[in-house]
Amino acid sequence: NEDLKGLYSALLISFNEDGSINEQGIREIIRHNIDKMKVDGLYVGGSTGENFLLSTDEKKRIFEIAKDEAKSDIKLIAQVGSMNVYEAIELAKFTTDLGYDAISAVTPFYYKFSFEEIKEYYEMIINSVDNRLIVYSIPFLTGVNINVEQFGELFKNEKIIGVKFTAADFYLLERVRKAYPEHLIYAGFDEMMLSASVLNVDGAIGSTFNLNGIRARKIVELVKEGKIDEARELQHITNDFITDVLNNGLYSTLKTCLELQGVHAGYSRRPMKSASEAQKQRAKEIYEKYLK
Ligand code: NAY
Repeated sequence: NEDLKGLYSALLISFNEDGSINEQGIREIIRHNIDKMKVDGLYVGGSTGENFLLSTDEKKRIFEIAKDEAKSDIKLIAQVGSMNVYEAIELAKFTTDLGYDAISAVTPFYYKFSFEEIKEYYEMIINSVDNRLIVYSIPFLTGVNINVEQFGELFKNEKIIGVKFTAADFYLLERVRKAYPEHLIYAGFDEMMLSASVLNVDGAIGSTFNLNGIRARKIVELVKEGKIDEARELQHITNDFITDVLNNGLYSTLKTCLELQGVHAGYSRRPMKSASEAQKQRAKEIYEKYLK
């Protein structure tokens, strides 16, 4: 699974004002990630893609557009997870047929599922396709925590090859790294990439790489070279940027910064708010301060 290592942008999705998908805008965001941010891959259909606000047909269309634009130039991971496991299976089949390099699925949320139920959910999805699956663990949004032994239970299925670890629990991250050296771990919080890199994760998947991808890669490289002081300096700058972005509205600010570079990143999907005039003005300042 070495081929899947690296830096992935969690793909932002461009919407029109009425909430419909803006295909041209999505293509431009993908091109920007490939040509300018030089990412190794894209994570399509994640939180950053406002995926949980979309219909099955819209999700499929986005998966098609991403594959059509990116071809086989970079790696593509499809986040297919859903509260509706039958939708997840349908999307797993759909994206596998399209040629996605791997699928990923968020832990089922809202209801308090037992681990046994969560495990069955993953088995149902991955056993329906000839592909590889990356568990998407994001406890702060789902309320679902998976412990070291439970990761081991999931990894018993050899098609479940890793985890996207979007949590600040570095004790758990270290335990998982030690216990499963052959499995892929992706860091999911861009603001903690330095610490995750020190723990030798295999890659990172992030929303801010849509804009800060070059700097983010540099942090990973510096850690590999043992230049921790330099890496820390870059993480400081990165986190000044991320803090300002988070304070101004995450996805809408990233989209406005893309617009300032001529990439039609468009609106967000309701109930997600798009940037107000004041937020756009602030985004412009952020863009000029950190990205120009
Ligand atoms: C996703 O599915 O898009 C991700 O989880 C990517 C990881 C991002 N998490 C969320 C919830 O957006 O890049 C992070 C995050 O935006 C960033 O670290 C700022 O907090």
